[in-house]
Amino acid sequence: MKNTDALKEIFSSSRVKTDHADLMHWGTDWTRSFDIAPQAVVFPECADEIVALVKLARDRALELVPSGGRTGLSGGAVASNNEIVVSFDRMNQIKEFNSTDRIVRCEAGVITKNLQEYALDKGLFYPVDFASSGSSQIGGNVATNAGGIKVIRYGLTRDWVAGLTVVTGTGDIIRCNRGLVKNATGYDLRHLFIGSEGTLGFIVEVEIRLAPGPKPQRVLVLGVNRLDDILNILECFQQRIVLTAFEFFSELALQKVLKGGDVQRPFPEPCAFYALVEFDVDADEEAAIAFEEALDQDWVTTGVISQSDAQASALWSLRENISESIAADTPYKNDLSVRISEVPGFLSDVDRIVNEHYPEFDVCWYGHIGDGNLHLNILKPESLSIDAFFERCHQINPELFNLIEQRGGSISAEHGVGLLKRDFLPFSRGDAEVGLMRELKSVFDPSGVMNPGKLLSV
Ligand code: S2G
Ligand code: ZN
Repeated sequence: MKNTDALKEIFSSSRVKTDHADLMHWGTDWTRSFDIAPQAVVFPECADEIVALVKLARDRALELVPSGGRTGLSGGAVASNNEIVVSFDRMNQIKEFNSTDRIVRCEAGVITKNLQEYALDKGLFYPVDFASSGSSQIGGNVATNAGGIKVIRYGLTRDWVAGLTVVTGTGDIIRCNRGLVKNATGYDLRHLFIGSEGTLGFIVEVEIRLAPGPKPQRVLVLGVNRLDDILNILECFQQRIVLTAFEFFSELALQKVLKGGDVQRPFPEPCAFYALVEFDVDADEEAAIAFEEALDQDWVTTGVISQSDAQASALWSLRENISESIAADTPYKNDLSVRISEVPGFLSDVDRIVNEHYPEFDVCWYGHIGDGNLHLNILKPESLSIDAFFERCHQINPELFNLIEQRGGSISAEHGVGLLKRDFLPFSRGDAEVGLMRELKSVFDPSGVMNPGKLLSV
């Protein structure tokens, strides 16, 4: 029997797609540097169908690639080698909410923004947020341990997962932790699957803990002239108030966003960099004192503060629109992190390397610098083909990643490893660790059907 006929026996023919347009649509994510060549896309509606698919895959040596919101930036959801793409688009129901536990149980395909809105309707808050939340799915957020703009206060996706149901590469359905606050019964397998990028099992359902509703927020955008001062500003505010967010971006990033036309400059005079600070409105007074201190110290040159939610949202657009605004420049993305204490030295080291190697390239700096995460995007010049440009960018990776290794940082702070960073893993993970990761992969996915080639080379 042909693979597609066997797939139709599991999913019915309407939920098996093989025409070119569908293969191209579902066979990739936001990365644009890999071939797209799956053999089919399937749309499961329940865990049992995925169990049947894993059995078929093991019998026929098929390779399975999970596909959520397809907003990944490291090629974790790219199907380039005749794989079967497993889309969670039809597993998108919120199944249960318990107000006492403050836990919502939802299928993996629930759009992040829908979960956030559901939580607000219940007077609660799902505090993990990022620019792609309108398209990303909670299952993919868990599989990559998504971070985003509020990590400095609320942590990462991992911190909000109260339970997980996973179909492993052995075709077992395992339900981890079941929403318990305390559960001291051995290895917490939940934390193996979180961030595993679909290589140990496919997340089919998540139990998400929700936070009490947030207080109204204030957003302050500051003009900064020296990269070194970014951390002085962070400490100046952090000593006085609880920060919800602390982001930064360069003048070039702002110019790219302004070109989109939807937003205005925060203040007339251009600055080398901008810091975006968010905090509870009842911290206004202390924030004003911090702002005065930063002005006195010449760490900032000017600033603007939101007077309404609309203004706060407009100021956030300056930061959140960057990714989409530079997409047309086919950026070579680096998503790097170091401990916060290492940031000042790290930023100046990166600046030196970039200027030395890329004098002719436009470099876009932005990121969640409050938690040590820098998004360094090199913009492709018109004159260079994508391949030639990526080849040039790859050339500095060893020097850049050596720097990361020396500072004990990560070559992928929040976007995951996928295909794009796979070969650079040793810069952030020791041989013994990678060896153990491979052994874990062989335990959970003995036939190598679960997203093979992602995170770990085969
Ligand atoms: C951000 C979004 C993806 C990108 O804006 O914080 O994580 O473009 C990024 O790097
Ligand atoms: Zn980010």
